[in-house]
Parts: sequence; structure tokens; C-alpha cells
Amino acid sequence: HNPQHDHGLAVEEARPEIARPPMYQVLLLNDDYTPMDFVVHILQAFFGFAYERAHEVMLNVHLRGRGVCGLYTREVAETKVTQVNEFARSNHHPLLCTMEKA
Ligand code: TYC
Repeated sequence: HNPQHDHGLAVEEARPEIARPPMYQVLLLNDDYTPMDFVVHILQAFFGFAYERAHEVMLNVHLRGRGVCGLYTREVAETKVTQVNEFARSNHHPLLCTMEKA
């Protein structure tokens, strides 16, 4: 009831901590055909990297085979993966975007 009318007894409700949600890494996979400039554009448009950092991340994927583009909750990660793969396909590139639990 109204805490103003309580006297001497605890008035604070328990406030259980909300668990942090599981996080997912969104990854780009290398391939031999997708143009480097297209991957740089993806990293800027979908993952918020500035041009110079996007170029570094692209080169890292090119050289190492795969690379992390960002860390998101499950639904946001799923949306990124779907949007990137649809955008790549609509531009006739084989680029693959995937996600993994962090
Ligand atoms: N390997 C591609 C090329 O040489 C470039 C590339 C980079 C492709 C990153 C995909 O996720 C990728 N044109």
C-alpha cells in the first residue's frame, strides 16, 4: 500500500537485477568475388564504421577469412544478418554474413 502511511517498517520493494541478455557476434566471411569496396560500404551502412575503420575491418576479413562486425542482442543480430545477406544478393555478390553467440 501507500508507503507514505508506513511507519517504521521497510517500504522499499525488492528490485531484482534484470539479467544481461546474451550477446551475439555478427561476422562477415571472406569470399573470392565480392568487391572490396562493396564490403567497405556494408561496414559503413549497416555497422556504423567510418570509412577508414571499415577499410581496416574489410582487410582483416580478406586476410583472415572472417571477422567480427559488431556485438548485438539476438534480434538485432538476426536483423543485421538478414539485411546484409539480402543486400549482397540483390547486388549479385556472394558475401555471407553470419552470427555466433559471444
Ligand atoms: N576477398 C574479396 C576480394 O578479394 C574481398 C572481400 C573482403 C570479400 C571481405 C568478402 O567479407 C569479405 N575482392
